Amino acid sequence: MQIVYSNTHKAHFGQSELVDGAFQPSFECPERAEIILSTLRDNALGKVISPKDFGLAPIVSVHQPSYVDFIRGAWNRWTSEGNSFDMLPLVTPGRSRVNGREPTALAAQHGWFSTDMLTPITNGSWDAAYQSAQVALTAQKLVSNGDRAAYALCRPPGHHAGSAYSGGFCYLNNAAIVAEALRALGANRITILDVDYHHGNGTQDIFYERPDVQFVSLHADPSWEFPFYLGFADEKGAGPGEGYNLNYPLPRGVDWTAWSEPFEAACNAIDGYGPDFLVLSLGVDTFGGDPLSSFRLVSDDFKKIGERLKRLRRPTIFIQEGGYAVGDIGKNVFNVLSAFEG
Ligand code: SP5
Ligand code: ZN
Repeated sequence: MQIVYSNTHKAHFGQSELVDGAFQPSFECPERAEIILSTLRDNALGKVISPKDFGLAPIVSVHQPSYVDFIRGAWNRWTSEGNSFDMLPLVTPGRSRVNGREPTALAAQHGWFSTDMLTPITNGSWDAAYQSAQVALTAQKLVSNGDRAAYALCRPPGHHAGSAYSGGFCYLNNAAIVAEALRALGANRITILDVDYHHGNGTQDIFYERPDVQFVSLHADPSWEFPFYLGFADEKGAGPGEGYNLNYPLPRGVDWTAWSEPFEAACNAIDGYGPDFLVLSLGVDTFGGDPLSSFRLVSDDFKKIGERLKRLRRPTIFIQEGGYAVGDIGKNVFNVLSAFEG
């Protein structure tokens, strides 16, 4: 399968992620994408192509335009105020009786449009997030034009970003943007299957009231793991979307035996829905060696994921999400994709 990649991601590298009370360079680092790229190249998974430019329209069909304007313009506004460090939110709106209103001051906007201190805005953040979305859209176009599958080497990732918020290293929701683009081209039903270790809260939020995009996620239980507030089993969708949101929160220490059982249930639910396309939010932070994970998948288990996905027999767009064990991330991604092809 073809691999879509842009080197624009390299200029995005947060130096100010708040970890256990101290600032450190982000786990979500450029090496992640470079190691995936070189591993896929070395193993000849397929041709590596650059993204086309589909512009802002598919982005603002998912994201609130004022949020997009904020992310796009924040670094210039920040530096023109004399700053040079990474930009992080300093205040949040909180939960007042009256919900407040969208602010105009830079510092107030960042707290309004962000959910955490893991997701700094740096000089290259907008360009990287924009190109990451274009990478996803280019992979979508390959599959819309008849390829059975394509791999979008997205960085930064997307599944924690909602319509009007960043969070969890994510700015633009690449999987949601692809699903919406597929709908615009006439597909009736899309499934987004999210196998990242963390719940895809942004994706769930975007499609929660919609029956045309089924969201299925396996992840660490949000009662003790990031993103904490969303991803519980009783969140099943609302209104016309009721029944189209499926969460499988899992306990600490899950290995293949414990992971594959809900994964099989998830695959059966996807068969029942019968989507025209499958969008895979592919995080490999379920790996035992991952610094942000408590799960214990081993590299060979990622082959089993790919084999099972293949049996769903749907045109599939793979979107890179998390995975922070930089030494193994390339092999783990390759194992999913090559088993899917095999
Ligand atoms: C896309 C994605 O996978 N985003 C995940 C963001 C999760 N960040 C969790 C941060 C928790 C930090 N705890 C660090 C402990 C290191 N010993
Ligand atoms: Zn993750």
